[in-house]
Amino acid sequence: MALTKNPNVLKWLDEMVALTTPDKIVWIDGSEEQLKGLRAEAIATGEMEELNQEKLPGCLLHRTLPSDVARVESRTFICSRNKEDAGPTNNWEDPKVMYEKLGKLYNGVMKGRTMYVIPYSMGPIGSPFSKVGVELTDSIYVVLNMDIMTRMGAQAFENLGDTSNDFVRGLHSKANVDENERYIVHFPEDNTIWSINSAYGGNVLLGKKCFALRIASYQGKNEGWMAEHMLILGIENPKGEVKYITAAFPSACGKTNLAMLIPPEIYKKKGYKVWTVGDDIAWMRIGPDGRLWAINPENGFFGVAPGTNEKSNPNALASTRKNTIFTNVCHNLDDNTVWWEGLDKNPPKHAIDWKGQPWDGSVSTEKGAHPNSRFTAPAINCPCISDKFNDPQGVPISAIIFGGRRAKTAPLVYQARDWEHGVFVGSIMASETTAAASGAVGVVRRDPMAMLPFCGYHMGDYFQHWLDMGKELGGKAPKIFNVNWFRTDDEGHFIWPGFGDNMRVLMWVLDRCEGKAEAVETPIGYEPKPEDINLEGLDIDLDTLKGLLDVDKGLWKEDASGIEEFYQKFGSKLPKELKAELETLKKNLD
Ligand code: OXD
Ligand code: MN
Repeated sequence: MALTKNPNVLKWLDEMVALTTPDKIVWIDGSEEQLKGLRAEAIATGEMEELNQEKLPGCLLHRTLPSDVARVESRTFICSRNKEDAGPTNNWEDPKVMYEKLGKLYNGVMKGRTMYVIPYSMGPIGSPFSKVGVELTDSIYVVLNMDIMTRMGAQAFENLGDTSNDFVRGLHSKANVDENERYIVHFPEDNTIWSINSAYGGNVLLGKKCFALRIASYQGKNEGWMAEHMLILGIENPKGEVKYITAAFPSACGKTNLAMLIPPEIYKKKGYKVWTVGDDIAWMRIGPDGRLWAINPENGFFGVAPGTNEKSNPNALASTRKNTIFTNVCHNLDDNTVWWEGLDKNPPKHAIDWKGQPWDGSVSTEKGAHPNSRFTAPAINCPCISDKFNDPQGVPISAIIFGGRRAKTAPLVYQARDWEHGVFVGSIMASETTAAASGAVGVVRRDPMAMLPFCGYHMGDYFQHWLDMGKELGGKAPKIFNVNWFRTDDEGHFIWPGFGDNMRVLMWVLDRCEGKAEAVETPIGYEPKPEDINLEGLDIDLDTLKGLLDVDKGLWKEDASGIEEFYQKFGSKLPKELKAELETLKKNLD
């Protein structure tokens, strides 16, 4: 039975049913009874495996095809009516041409299959930030993951109401999982996402990157808010006051670890605490008080498993101990649990690897878990989840942090002089490739605000939107900072310990926001006085810290030419403010 009377939903559903011709339609109401049935069905068909219910209650294991284990940027499209609106950093096709091309692939694709109709809310039910989506899919794996990652079920339709047309239309079919016909396509002007021939999370959980970043960034530009690839965390001081920070990093820079940071002893014993609001996405609006407020639109964590352990991120690990779906990890057959590289030093001998092959960790030279294997874990499992996680008003943001992985150029931390300079700092975000990836080491990849793969429109317009938001926020705008945990010594070793000790840097950031710490002016912005970063209990002396804060003018001059070249991509859409900031940087370096 239909869960809504909304004619806009019903009309669209009719069209999609006519196109894909499923044998059966199941409306997902989100009830435990229904989900239980779906889990049992997925286990019976072998789509998912039930793990040890004593050690990992409610946990399931799933494997995708070896050719379908990651997001595919080359097959991700932004189909705006005008090519110019997608910009130089997105793949584009004319929407008419794309609908026709994909229409052929979707034609009859669900014959013999069931279509699940998933209503969901991104953001807490009833929050002014929240938005409704409906995903149609032929995959139970998608339904069960959407249940963890979003507020899924009948409530979302109640939020939408009986007449609104403001919902995101998502159509997914795994089809034959043919990588040559795989498409992840966004039609921002139609509030529509079409995904076909993949079953991997990032391509098929349409609430996440597709809606909450690509479509939402476009909506945010038009409606005056921001959808960002940012974690949100709160730091509570001994008086019980909590200040909130958002932070954007390209992948493989430890975003989930920072979001769930464990304070060092010196702060813990004084009574400081860290609370996680989100680990991947922030939706931000100007509140009635004129400040910037943020929610995490998601309801769970879709985290990378390898490297997650009791030391690197005990909170993330604890989050995965119940009601979690594991994808492409190693299956330990001895006790029917899971394992991945970097979990501990005891790889199972009697196991099945991520490709579904027998695997013996004591002899195998192959990996047991795929490097991009994932856990989908409910946010409420996280021991440090913020009590504001479900707050419809979100949390007020004091500071925005950008960061990347730079061996020598960027210092441990610096503060932008003002909002416009901060937008410049975000726009020049970059990471250097490491030996872990194929290709040359040390090549600089620009990834403005960590949004390059996720911005649903022209990045020049996106920079302009940031500048416009700053004008509206005026004196109430959060302060903007840049951090780099990855400076290395001459032997290539990291100098800064990272992980929990990053809190020492966050404390300076908050002190600056409250006008409690001083700063020194450098050619690139404000830096801490070395003695203002608390090093108590650390094996780092003041001279080493001075080294971490050093600004090498030669390297920065090289970087400035790199920025100039990168900026050329955006042509006349590059805001003049950013061009002026680049000129200021060059002048400061002379
Ligand atoms: C993610 C990503 O999965 O950024 O969060 O790729
Ligand atoms: Mn991400």
